[in-house]
This record gives sequence, structure tokens and C-alpha cells, in this order.
Amino acid sequence: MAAFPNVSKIQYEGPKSKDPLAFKWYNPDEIVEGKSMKEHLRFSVVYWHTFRNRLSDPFGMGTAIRPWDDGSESVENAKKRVRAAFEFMDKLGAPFYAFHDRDVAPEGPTLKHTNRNLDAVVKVLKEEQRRTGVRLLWGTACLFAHPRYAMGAATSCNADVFAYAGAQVKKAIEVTHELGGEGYVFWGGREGYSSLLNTDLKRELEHLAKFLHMAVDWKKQLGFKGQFYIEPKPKEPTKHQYDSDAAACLNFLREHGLKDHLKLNLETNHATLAGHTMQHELEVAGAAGALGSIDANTGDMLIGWDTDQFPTDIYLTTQVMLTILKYGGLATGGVNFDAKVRRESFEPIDLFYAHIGGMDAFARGLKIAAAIRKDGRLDDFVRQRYSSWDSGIGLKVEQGRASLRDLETYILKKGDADPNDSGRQEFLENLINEFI
Ligand code: XUL
Ligand code: CO
Repeated sequence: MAAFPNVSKIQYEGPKSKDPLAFKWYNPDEIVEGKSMKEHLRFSVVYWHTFRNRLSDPFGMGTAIRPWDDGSESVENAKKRVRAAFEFMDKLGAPFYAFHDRDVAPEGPTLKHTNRNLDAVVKVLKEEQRRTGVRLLWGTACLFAHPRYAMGAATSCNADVFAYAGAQVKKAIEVTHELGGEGYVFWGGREGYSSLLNTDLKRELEHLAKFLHMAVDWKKQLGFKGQFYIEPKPKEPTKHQYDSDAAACLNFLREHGLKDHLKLNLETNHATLAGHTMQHELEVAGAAGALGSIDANTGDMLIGWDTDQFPTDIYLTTQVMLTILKYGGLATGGVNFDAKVRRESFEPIDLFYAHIGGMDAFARGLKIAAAIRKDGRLDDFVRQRYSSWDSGIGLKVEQGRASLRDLETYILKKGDADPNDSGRQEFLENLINEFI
């Protein structure tokens, strides 16, 4: 039986359409800056929120109505869920999906049982990938839900837990490879601390580096060619997560000789929890050659936690796409909707509305960003603003040919620095609004 019997394949109908089950902006084959929208955006559905989240919160039980799911932790139910998920992704026209190992298959009494459960479900995932053409953007391991990971996984004080996590990640990379995954994500679910009184921070960070090096070695041994990513997040569940933002992750990767092996998977709600904008995080990663993939969602500025809402704000998607286009696009990455419908939006059809809205918001952001780039005034302004670096003393500094003595000689002769030009922030904000 179909899971979504009243929905057929979602079509592009253009901005004038009033059909809530049609795309207004996402036209997969439309060419923007020489590439189709589908290739630019590489949309991905997350298994955990869309097919495992019961929509509970700390004050109440789940509200989600999911007729294809009997609520049990059986392998049979897990297989049925896979069929429903691929029906959804196929009808939506999302080319990719992402999962944690424990989202797709239930945990058994021992790791051996758990791996067997996973293999049984991976068989169905493979079948459904083949049937629909939907591919795996990235896999990951859930190293945070089970009580054994209460103190962390790679940063646990318990060496046995570190070993368990390593064994779990080994298997998760293997199934990602088997399913032709384009990448693998490390989000340090509980890699952090609640109190420094009981924590050896230095030792924990060294363990985390060792763990990632082992994963890099295993990847090579296995012949897995997918991209590894690390996903920053500053807090929740722990008070202080080690991978707190893009800059902290890059510093950690450089310090431990891992920079060539991992790029960043950046998430909007994580950026804002860290006190940054998403565009800031993208620029930091892009400047370091580490912009990998994005977890597309949004937070609520009035609620202080990770609300993981679907992105609908055109200003946000425009900013994100401006930076992504600037750094040459998402190569192996994608626009992965790490987002969940609200607890009040409990019907299966709400999953379609949410994803269609997110895809349209990003398609619109892409088109607007491309138009701003084609217009050229924004780029020209920034280029002109830095033009003092293109010749004279600026060029000498950039080329590493100037000392403090040279700077002194230059300014003593000149008497004072040339005056600044206006930064014209309001003028530029108005310019952006011309396109939105
Ligand atoms: C948690 C989060 C994760 C990662 C994958 O906030 O974003 O779902 O994306 O583990
Ligand atoms: Co995420």
C-alpha cells in the first residue's frame, strides 16, 4: 500500500501556481550560471527527522501520524519505513538522502546483532536506491542517543565506549560505501562536557583526533572515495561542544594534521546558536578551502535551542547561495534539509509542504544570488573598496615584500594615510533588495 496515496510526483508550475503541492521556483532542469538547478542544489532529505521523529518535545509525547509505521523497533517495520521514505523522496524529486545508522535499523542486544539488523535494512535501501535513482548524500553514525554515550563517544572517559564507537563508525563507513554514498559526516553528538570539574579536556581532544585519524585510515583501506565532513555545533546536548563553530573545527583539524581529510558540513541553526550568521560560517569555511556541504534549516531567534525549522526566508537563502556560488558551488555536498516539521504539523502531507517550501526558498535564493552576481555592482563595490591593495604599498605587503621599516618610511614621507571611503552599508542593503 502506498504511504502517500493522494500525492503524485511534484511538478514545477511556476510562480503563478496556487497548487500547494507544486514547485513555484524549483525547476530542476532550469540552467543558472551554466548548471541546472538540480546540480547546483543537490537537495537531500534526512531520514531522522522525516521518518523517525515522532514530534515529541520535553513537555509532551509525539503527535506524528505515520500510517506506514507500527511504532515497533522491529527489522520488519524498519524495512516498511524504507519503502515509505523512498516513495516520499521519489514523489518529491529529491535526488539525495542522509541517515544515521540507528535511524534506519534497530539496535540489538549486542553489536553483532545490531550489525546484522543494519545489513538487512541496507539491502532494502540498496534496492530502493536502484528502483528510484535516489542516492545517498552522506551516512553517519548515531554516537549520542544510547546511554553508553552519555559521557561522549570519541571523547568518553571510558576507553571501552571509545572502542565501541570506533567499531560502530567502522561499520557505518562500510555501509555508506556499499550504498555508494558521496560523503560521511562526523557530528560530535556528545563530544563536549557539562562540567570542567570532572573533565580532562586536553586528553579528550587528543582522543578525538586519534579517532578521526583511525577513520581516515579505514576509509583508505576500504577504498571509500567519498568526502569526510565535520559538522560544527556549539551547545546542546552538552553545555560546551568541542566542535563549536567553523573556526574551532578548522583549528582542531589543522592542529591534528586532519585538514586535508575533512571539510565542513555547516548548519544554519548551529551557526546562530554559536552567535554567528550562516553566511559567516560559510565564508570562514570557504576562505579555508573547506566548504563542503550544508544542513539547511533555520532556528527561531526567540527560542534558545536547536529548533531545526524548514528554511523559508529568502534573505537567508540568498545570502547562503551568494557565498556558495562565490566558492564554486557544492561539489560532493548538497542542500540537506536537517529540519523537522512542527509538533502541530503532524499529518504526512505536512512533510511535503515543508520540503517543497524549503526547495522553493533555495531555488529562489539561487536565482536571486545569480542575478546579483550578473549585475556585478556588489562585486565591483567590494573590489573597488580593496583597490589600494592592488598596487603601491598594498601590493608590496600582499606579496610579502614589506617590513615595518618600509611602512614607516612610506608613511613618514606621505605624512598621513589616505582618507577612507564610506562603507555604504545601507546603499548595499538597498541594492540587495532590488533583487528580492
Ligand atoms: C544535530 C545534527 C545532526 C547531524 C548529523 O543537531 O545536526 O543531526 O546533522 O548527526
Ligand atoms: Co545537522
